[in-house]
Amino acid sequence: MKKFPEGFVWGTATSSHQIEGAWLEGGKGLSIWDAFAHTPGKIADGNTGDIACDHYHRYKEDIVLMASMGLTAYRFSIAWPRIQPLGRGTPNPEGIRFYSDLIDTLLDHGITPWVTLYHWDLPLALQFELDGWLNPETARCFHDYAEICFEHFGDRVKHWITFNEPWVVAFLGHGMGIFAPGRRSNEEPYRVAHTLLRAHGLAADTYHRRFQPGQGGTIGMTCNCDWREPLTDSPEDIEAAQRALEFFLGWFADPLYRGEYPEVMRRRVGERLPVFTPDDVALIKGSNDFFGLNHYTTMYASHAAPGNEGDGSPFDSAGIAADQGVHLSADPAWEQTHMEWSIVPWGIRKLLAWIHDRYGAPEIIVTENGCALDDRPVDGVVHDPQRIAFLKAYLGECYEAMQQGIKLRGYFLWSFMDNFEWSSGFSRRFGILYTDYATGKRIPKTSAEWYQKLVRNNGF
Ligand code: PNW
Repeated sequence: MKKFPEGFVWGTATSSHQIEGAWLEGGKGLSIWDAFAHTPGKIADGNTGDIACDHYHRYKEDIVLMASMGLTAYRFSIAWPRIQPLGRGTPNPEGIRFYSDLIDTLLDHGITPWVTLYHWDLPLALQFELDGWLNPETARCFHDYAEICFEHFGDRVKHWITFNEPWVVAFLGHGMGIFAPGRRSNEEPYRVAHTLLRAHGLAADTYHRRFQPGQGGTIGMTCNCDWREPLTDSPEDIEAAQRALEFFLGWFADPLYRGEYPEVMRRRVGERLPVFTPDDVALIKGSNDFFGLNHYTTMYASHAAPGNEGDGSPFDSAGIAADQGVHLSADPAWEQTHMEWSIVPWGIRKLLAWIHDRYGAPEIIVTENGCALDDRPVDGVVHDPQRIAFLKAYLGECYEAMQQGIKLRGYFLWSFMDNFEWSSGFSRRFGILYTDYATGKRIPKTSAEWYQKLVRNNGF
């Protein structure tokens, strides 16, 4: 039996655009993901998040389900365009009421809310009027929105996450163009990342100075990172793997913990990499109360000679990725999930150790981990033994990391239920509840029972 320490946080995670639906209700404005999903060709199965899991109307029954599964923490995100339909100005009372009721219902059921302020659904008006995250002004707008949330919800919310996966916003949204707002550039991602970091710094500063003393919560950013393992023992490949991690995670975590971008990025990206002012550093460095980490997979890294830039997939070395000069590959022996992400449990242990060493042993929360499988109900039951095996293996490695002194404090499984998986639409299922999109019915998978037991026993 792997027994986790007393007080270890167990939860599941979701995000607003992926589950809420009700895209034109409750005074909500449009988001860049509404517009992106409605653009022909952007979503694999042609679906949109207009209705998604209809959680906006079903949140009460979803929370009852959550409580019946014995879950005690829940990570969700607030849709900025529900709070400020145009991204700026007076808050929309219906939006405030929706999240206030959601939070109250969670607390009534003994579930602690962990709130993400930005999980990619930027108010569309800010994209039109300001060019979104390309404009430093958007950091100000985010700060004001965050302040509204602290004011209205901070009496009950004690765990704040400013941004979910800035790497995805910058790299997939402005480099590869496969996520909203769908831009392709090898320069914009660096400007976008810079604005996101400043926005985080502004919001965290306001929280720390004006809200934390009275409300007593904590605030941090969630970064995603896959592990990069050197393909061979050659110094070139070892360096390539380290470089890949610095471009992936160091891009955001170095400014947060060390006050500057990694040296290797400054050298390779040159003029395209913005520079922090002393005022920026004062706001950003040391602003993370905890280290939020989303982790899904691992790849081998080898040195990519210029001219050998690969096929342009986001995980190879073309376009924006060429700056890293890293070639990525998978071991054909590795099993893969329905995302074609390799299942490599030891990757999470190595990544946790890397974070521990590089950033001075911060408290870490795994804010997402999980897998997509081609789940189907058979006679009304969804058997997903592969997900249980995945969770056992990844959590086993987390447990090992903790034995080595790594300060892992919590784990959120992605996801509570199958939902709108961005550019894959509804074709990829990450939930421990199966969502029948035709009827809206939720069916607990066998992994849900397994996770319930784990939470009850605080181990497995
Ligand atoms: C994360 N990648 O997204 C998000 O936080 C979730 O909203 C999402 O549903 C989940 O992981 C599963 O995809 C990612 O291509 C999307 O490396 C893409 C990548 C990583 C994370």
